[in-house]
Amino acid sequence: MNRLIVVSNRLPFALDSTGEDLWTVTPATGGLVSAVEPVLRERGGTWIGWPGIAGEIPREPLAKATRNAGYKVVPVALTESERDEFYYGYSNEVIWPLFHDLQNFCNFEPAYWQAYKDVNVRYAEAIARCAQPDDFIWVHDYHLMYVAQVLRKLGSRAALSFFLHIPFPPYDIFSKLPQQQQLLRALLQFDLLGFQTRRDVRNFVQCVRRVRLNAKIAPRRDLQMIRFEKREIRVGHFPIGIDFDAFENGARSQSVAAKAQQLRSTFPGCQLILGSDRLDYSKGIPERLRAFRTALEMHPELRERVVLTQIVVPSRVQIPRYHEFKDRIDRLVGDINGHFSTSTWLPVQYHFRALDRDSLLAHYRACDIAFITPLKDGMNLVAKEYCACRIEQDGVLILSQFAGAAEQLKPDAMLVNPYDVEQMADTILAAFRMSHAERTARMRRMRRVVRKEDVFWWVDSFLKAGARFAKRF
Ligand code: GDG
Repeated sequence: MNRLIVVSNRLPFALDSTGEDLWTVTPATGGLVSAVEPVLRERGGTWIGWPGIAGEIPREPLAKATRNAGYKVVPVALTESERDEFYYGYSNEVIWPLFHDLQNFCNFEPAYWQAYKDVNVRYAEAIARCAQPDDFIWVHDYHLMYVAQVLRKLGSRAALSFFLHIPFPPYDIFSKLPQQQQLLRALLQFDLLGFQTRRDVRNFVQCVRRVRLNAKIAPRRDLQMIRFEKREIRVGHFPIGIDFDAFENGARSQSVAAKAQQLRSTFPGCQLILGSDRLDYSKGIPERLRAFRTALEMHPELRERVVLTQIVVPSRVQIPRYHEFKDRIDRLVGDINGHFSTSTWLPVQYHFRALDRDSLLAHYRACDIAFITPLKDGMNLVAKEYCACRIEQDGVLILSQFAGAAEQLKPDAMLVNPYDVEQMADTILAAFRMSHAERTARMRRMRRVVRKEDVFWWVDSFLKAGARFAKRF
């Protein structure tokens, strides 16, 4: 197997300053890292990315903290203004909301585009410095869609692959993007483009068709082929998975079992419902809280019989919109608890912080129902992690029909429209009432899918698809 070079905006390690010449290095959280880290740890290679601080990167602390990572870590530095315009700006105020169909949240500030291109040049140069001819170069996610364009300009003929972790929007939404032509052209400089779901592939191909790039599309059963500027680009869907065994074994451990038991005994006679998300408006947290409130209003049998545990992991808190969004969640939680709580029952348990791994797994194990309702999501790993940790083979998954995971889990998850608060409220009741036999039958089937199509299966199928074209070089 060729050497693997993973390139993503963030490294799996976050560097932080705690005073003059004092640094901490902590593992970064988030879906991309959860999925890709175990793979590099297992097979080795190189990870190129930004450690999360603006300005010069102190080499020593990062090198020391990553010495035993199992792979080489190559940091890319960003200045403060690059962080603001490339990361907070183009990536998170333009592409992120637009690709989640939330165009009203976009800030199409023209200056952001130049910063996006400039920083993509920085990453491309880092790749060019590290890569050898036979390496498998795998670029990840929406921050780095312009990298292949730069590498081709630098004369690279290397095989370049790209995976998009977030959804790709339909043409009607994509066409709002001022740089639609440039971005699609840049993406078509890769040799392999991977998306999470069939829906994303369909949307991408539709955009290539409608934006009129003079590209020819040859539909195929597995990988679609696009001819563009005398090159052939393969496009396919590769639903990302999780390290199933690691979650299952973790959930079985004594420390997790004890924590789960403790959680359960804190709420006797109640079914526990779990929500767990990064702080992000795409995750549908306010809609979920409103649905929970509606469920308590419409279905009194749920009162004092259910508890919603909502974990919100702080993320992008420097962006004002995220700040306002947190205030909104705080108010909704306060409102529900103020309205319904009794002397012995608090309906919403709310944690605004990242939990350590054991506590997260204990929540997966202890909660009877997972309530995962993003407005749109590339995949949503929390849904899969929940299934992997249900070692007693029970538990109900209520899942947004707009999460990528719904494509794989739809026969057995209870699918909901996250914009339909009343339907979600009714679904909470149906989940609450679901018999043990039905819960078990559904969870068994979901666990089978999540186990079979795990993160190593995902990487293998992507690398296999890549190997087919890499041979030509
Ligand atoms: C992007 C796409 C796609 C959550 N709470 C805690 C914690 N987490 C971990 C979970 C999970 C990860 O964060 C979140 O992953 P998601 O997939 O749900 O969401 P994004 O971060 O938005 O990821 C997404 C993913 O990329 C992969 O392609 O599925 O659609 O948006 O792994 O376990 N981790 C810790 N404490 C917590 O409290 N330690």
